[in-house]
Amino acid sequence: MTQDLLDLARSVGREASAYVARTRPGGRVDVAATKSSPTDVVTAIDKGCEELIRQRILSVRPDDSFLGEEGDDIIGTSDVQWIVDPIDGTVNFVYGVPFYAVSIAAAVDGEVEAGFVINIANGTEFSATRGGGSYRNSPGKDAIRLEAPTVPRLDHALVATGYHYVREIRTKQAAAVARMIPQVRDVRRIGSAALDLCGLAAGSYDAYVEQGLMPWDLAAGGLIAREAGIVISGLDGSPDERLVMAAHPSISGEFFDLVRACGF
Ligand code: LIP
Repeated sequence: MTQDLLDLARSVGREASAYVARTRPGGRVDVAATKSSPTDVVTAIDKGCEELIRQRILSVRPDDSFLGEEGDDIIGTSDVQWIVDPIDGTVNFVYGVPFYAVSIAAAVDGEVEAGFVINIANGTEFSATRGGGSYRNSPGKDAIRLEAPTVPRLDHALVATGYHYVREIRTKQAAAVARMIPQVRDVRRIGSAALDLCGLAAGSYDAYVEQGLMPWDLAAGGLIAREAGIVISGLDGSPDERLVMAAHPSISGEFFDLVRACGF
């Protein structure tokens, strides 16, 4: 069943990615509305992409639940819930920064069992099943199994992070990052949590910290990172909107202490 869920996520994710790539105009994308703040934008393409994903998945599995960033939640009767971000990295999408992704996860009885993330800008895919490992598929290359590399020293760690759309929260987060940056190699702010977590799995970063993630930002990328050997935690041990912190086990204890010490 888990493989069937991943196969469906991959098939629909690829179609959704092709829809977004085909529909995106040149230059900047028009903003249809804003949400939590004037800079938390949504486009008509976000909405169209989520509707496509919802229709395709529920046409195959009509009894499942569906939780999407842009639309009305659907409470089904099966034990499967689909957790979907149609375009994670929306601001990047609007501006044309090539880091924005379709993120689709399937949870069974509340546990994420399958996850699929595709970078719409370059077609690179990441996928995982719980207990089945994580994989990256780059266009024209063979799939490779992902195993996050060990990190020799915390002060040599490359840390990915992100900031909240609400200015006051973002200001506090920036202050915490300013306290962290002298104690690590450097920081990267790519603008897509799903791709940040996939990057952690692929060894593009050594650690990750962010506050304000929603379930659809975290579900698929979190499974992909975990299945590559990454430890993910939060304020009380489990990642949620309050805090997500993740790192390779070789530095996770030190890094989590640093996150707390820097005031996240
Ligand atoms: C984005 C996240 C990113 C975060 C942004 C935003 P969206 O999700 O993926 O990590 O820093 O503020 O929340 O809004 O593009 O789906």
